[in-house]
Amino acid sequence: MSNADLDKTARTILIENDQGGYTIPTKGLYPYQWNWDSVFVALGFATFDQSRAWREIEMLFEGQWRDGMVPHILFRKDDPSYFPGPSVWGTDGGPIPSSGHSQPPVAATVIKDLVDADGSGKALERAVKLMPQLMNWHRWYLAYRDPKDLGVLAVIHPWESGRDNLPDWDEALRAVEVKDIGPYERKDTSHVDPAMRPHKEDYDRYLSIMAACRNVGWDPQKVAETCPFFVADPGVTFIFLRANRDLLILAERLGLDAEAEEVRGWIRKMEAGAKTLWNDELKAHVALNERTGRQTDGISSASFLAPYAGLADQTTLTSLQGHFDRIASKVRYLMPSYDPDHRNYEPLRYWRGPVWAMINYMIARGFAEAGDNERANRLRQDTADLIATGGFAEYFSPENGAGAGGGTFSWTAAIWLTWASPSHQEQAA
Ligand code: 9WN
Repeated sequence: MSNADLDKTARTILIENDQGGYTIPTKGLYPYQWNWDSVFVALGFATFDQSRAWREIEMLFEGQWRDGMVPHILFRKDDPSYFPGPSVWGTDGGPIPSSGHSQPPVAATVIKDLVDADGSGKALERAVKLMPQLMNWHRWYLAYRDPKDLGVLAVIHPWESGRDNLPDWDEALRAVEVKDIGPYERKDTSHVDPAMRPHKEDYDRYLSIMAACRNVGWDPQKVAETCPFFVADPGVTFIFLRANRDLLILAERLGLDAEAEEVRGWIRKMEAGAKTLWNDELKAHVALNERTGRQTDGISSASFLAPYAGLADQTTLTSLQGHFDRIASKVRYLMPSYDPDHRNYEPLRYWRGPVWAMINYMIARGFAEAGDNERANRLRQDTADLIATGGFAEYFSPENGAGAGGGTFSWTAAIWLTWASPSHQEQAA
């Protein structure tokens, strides 16, 4: 397929997955609105319909809870092809039926991107309206995912990280007692090959965490205190730190002085806190189980997001460049979601090895901003090659580029349009 044909296919995917203002990740496997999927999707729509891009994010924020949380899934209509649906979550925190936790907060960064890309001034008007909601979501994150004020954010469920079955969660997940779940029937494995999905032991515990939170009524304070899973995640932490930098720029541009001052404080705290995740043996940032105080022992694709978060001091950058080159010598396509030298690496099982286009996009952005255009370009080229070879798949094998998981995937299409497509680069040049 030519690049022009790929551009056309990518636009068609977004249009066909559009449910009237919000977009599903892919038909069948994921029939609802997902939080960070929608935000990346907005970048794709912005390449041909800016107003539609804003609508995507506005519809996501329509589901914001009274306490500030923006849920990871909005169940606008019941669809039996997905499990666990709204009745299993049993939440009551917001105006739209939803899951009970959040997902990586990329929204402030994308909103700033949409404002930057707009020449008409209309984008700023739409951003102004979202500012209080963004501020409340970020406040919620700090209050309930960093209750000890460490300057790092924890996730209360592997799904909150967006990187579901990452080896980093294994130990903390095994410690979750399986209870209050009853018999259940998974739907994901009827849509895609079970060898590419998490195991039943993982699902038992995903559901047990949900049950524990349901038992405390999804009260955010109680969840933070009692949830059997509470792991500080470099992915969410770095995405949040970056989002705060972009939120600060927006607040300054809009003359919101009090908000700007508040966000400056968050940035200072998180810059200091990120050191807690530094693993001195590996020379990279890793996850930290806040219930046990133990750090994990592997490098994930999120370790490479430190520069994206603005943490690009010489030690961090040099060390990440070394890991980047080592991993590049092991696999054909970057960046695997987990270190191929680690014992728990699996090239095709979900977040235990495969490559994801939107993670590559964020890593590349950070590297480019840190002055490393060579590695940033390598990531863009690999992403373009993966899509050209494997199609608009959910994710890809780092070893042979095969597309895996769901097909005609919205965020893969969006990342193609906004970044990986060579024709987009020609226009940008
Ligand atoms: C659970 C939709 C979502 C992504 C996540 C990805 C996967 C869901 C699942 O799909 O998670 O949230 O059922 O596996 O891990 O990042 O947002 O694309």
